[in-house]
Amino acid sequence: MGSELVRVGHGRAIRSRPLIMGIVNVTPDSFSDGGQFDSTDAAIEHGLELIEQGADIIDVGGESTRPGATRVDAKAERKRVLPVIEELVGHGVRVSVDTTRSAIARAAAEAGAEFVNDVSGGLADDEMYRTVAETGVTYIAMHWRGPSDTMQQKAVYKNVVREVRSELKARIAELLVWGVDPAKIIVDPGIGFSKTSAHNWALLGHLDDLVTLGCPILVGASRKKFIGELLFDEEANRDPATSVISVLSAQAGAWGVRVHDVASTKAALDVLGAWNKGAWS
Ligand code: PMM
Repeated sequence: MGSELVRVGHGRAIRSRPLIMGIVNVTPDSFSDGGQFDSTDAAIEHGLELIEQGADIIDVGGESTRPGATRVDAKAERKRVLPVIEELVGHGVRVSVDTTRSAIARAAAEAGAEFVNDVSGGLADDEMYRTVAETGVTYIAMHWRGPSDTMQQKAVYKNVVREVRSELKARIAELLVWGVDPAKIIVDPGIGFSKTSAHNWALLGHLDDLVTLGCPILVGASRKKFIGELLFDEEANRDPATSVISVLSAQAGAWGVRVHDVASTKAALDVLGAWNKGAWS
C-alpha cells in the first residue's frame, strides 16, 4: 500500500512521501469549498483536475461534517456520491468514500471505491465493521467522540495524545475482532473533531506517538479553523500553512494527507523528497 520507504534518523523508516488524498465534497454547504462543486459533473471534473495536479486518491464525500452541521439523509447522500465515484473509478482513479453509513460504504465498494473513510471510526453505524470485513475495502478509522452538532462539547482530555491513541487502539482491536485484514486499517487523529486548537497542535506535534500504533496514519488538517486561529485570519494563508503541516506530517511518518489544495501540497512534498534525497546521498 504505498510508496518507497526511506531511512531517517534513529533507524526509523518513513515513506519518501505520503500519499495525497484530494478532497471532493459533493455538498452544497461544505465549509471549505463553499458548495462550488455541488453538482455531479462539477465534482467529477474537480476530482480529475486534482488527479492532474498530483493527487493519488480522491476522497468523495456527500455529507458536511463541519462543527454544528446537521445530517443529510442516506438517500440524498447516496445520490450525491455514487455517480461521482462510478465515473472517477471508470477513469482509473483510486477512490475513497467519506461516509459514516455502512450502506453507502457497501455501495461505494461495489462501485469500485478502494477506501472507506469513516470520520466516526465505526461508532456511528453498527454494521460498518461487518461491511468493511465483507467487502475487503481499506478502512480509514478516524478518531471521533460524537456527531458534529455536539462534538465540541466532548473536547475534554487530560492527555489528548494518550487518549486519542488509546481510543484509536480500541477501534483497531474491534476491527480485528470482525476479521478485518490488519493491512487494510488506517487511522486518523481526527483533527478538529472534538478537539480544541491546542488539542490539534498537540496531536500534530506528537504524530510519531500515533505511528507506534503500527497502522498507517492519515492527517486531515486542510484549511481547518485552528489554522485560521493561529494566523489571525479566516481564510487567507490556510493553504500554504496546510502544506507545511503536510511536510511535517510526512517527516513524522504519516502515510497520507487529506487536502483541498493538491497542487501546493504536491510541490511542498516534492521539495521534502528532494531535500531528504540530498541529505542522504
Ligand atoms: N475531515 C473532514 C472530513 N473528512 N476524513 C478524515 N479521514 N480526516 C479528517 O480530518 C476529515 C475527514 C472535514 O473537513 P472538510 O469538510 O474540509 O472535508
